[in-house]
Amino acid sequence: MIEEGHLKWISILIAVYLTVPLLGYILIPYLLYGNRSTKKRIVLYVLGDIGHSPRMCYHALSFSERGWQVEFCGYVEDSLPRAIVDDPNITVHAIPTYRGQSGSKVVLMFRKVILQIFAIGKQLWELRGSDYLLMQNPPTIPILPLAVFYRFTGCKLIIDWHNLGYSILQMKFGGSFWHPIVVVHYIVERLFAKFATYNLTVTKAMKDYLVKSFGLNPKRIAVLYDRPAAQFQPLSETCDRDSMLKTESFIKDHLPAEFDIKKGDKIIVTSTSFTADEDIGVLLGALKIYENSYEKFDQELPKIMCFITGKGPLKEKYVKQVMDYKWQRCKIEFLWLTAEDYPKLLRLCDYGISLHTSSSGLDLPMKILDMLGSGLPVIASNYPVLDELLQHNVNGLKFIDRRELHESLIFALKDAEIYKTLRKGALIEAENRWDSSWKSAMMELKIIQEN
Ligand SMILES: *[C@@H]1O[C@H](CO)[C@@H](O)[C@H](O)[C@H]1NC(C)=O
Ligand SMILES: *[C@H]1O[C@H](CO)[C@@H](O)[C@H](O)[C@H]1NC(C)=O
Repeated sequence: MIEEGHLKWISILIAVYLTVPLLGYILIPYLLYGNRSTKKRIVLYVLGDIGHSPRMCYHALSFSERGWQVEFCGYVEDSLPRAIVDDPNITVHAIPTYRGQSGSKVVLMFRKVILQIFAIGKQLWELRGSDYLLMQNPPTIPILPLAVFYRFTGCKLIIDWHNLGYSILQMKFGGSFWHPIVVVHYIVERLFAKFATYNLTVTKAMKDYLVKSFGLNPKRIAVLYDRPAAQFQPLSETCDRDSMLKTESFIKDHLPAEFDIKKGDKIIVTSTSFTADEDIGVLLGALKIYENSYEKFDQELPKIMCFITGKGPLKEKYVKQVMDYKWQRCKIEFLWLTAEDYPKLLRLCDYGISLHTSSSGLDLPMKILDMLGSGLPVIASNYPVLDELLQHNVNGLKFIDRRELHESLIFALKDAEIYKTLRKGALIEAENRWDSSWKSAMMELKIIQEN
């Protein structure tokens, strides 16, 4: 006989008995792990266009190759690189974009940040249970604070320092540190950076800066230099460059009549996003002086074919400048190439030109790497940290203004011996690839083990 009272207890027990597995196998895993699999999982976050974040793409591919499950979050504006789309271990999560409406700059910025917080919060919730979150900084706000709070789920945070967010903003606001937005940004960056588990920096100079100014622990910071990606390769010795120039569709129609590399004519290239920190005007100015030198002093100067690739806000202005001038010895073409054609163009050129100047003075331009990776010596606008990558008279030349760029061009284009020396330096640098430096930085931080 079961009494009334007992029956109640028995049903409670049965109910508890049934709920335990429900809790243990469904609810708790749901809350803690979401839909993760048994593989190691890393979330990559970039508040920028994934297609224009090569370094983050290399991270994604490197983790994937080691069998990690990679969740790649960012904006998808331009097309994604094929390698990322085709990789079964990488899932891309697009952050929705918001088109700005009318309103003051600060209000728009504020709105954007609020909307980003919701979008990122939702994504992070869906990806809960990840082992690592690797974020690119900058942009810092709002992703850095969110990423720090995300550590409560047991996820380790790696910050990859490409630059300092506040110094970029400072430049945007006319150089003043005391603009309220710059100050807020500085405080957020400095405060939350301390909560990262590990840090990566793009240069030694940046590491030193973080240690000194942000008080970070040097043992948990590894320098991971950007490296040219695998698609940037020097032209092999056996290739016939001359005939390639005449057949490759993306280049053959641009070369001027009677342009002949066998007679010493040269092709130079620069890529740019036409922003304020890259003054294409310096290059155009130098080429104008070159025209002048040709006319007045030296009829033997080689013809120059100059490609300027990329697009951006100031492009129209420079296109007009080029059209308004009567060029005799130089031809300048603006191109927008696919991710496949750009490396092919690079390896057919003689020299790369870099006009990049750094807002923090602590980062190195990716385009120099891609040029060196393609075996091109680089003529670069100088700033202190550039020494970590480019050495004057070894794998490139440096200049500070249009006159010096003009002199470098004459020096580099006329003298075959100089080219030989610099080319050798560039080829040595080209050997040094992303995979090996990635591996050693990740092992230094003990994120991956040797295998
Ligand atoms: C994806 O991960 C598996 C291991 O889970 C690995 O064997 C494979 O090489 C990875 N794929 C790519 C394209 O790296
Ligand atoms: C990044 O690493 C530091 C190392 O201590 C760690 O405390 C901080 O906590 C993260 N920040 C850095 C870079 O040091």
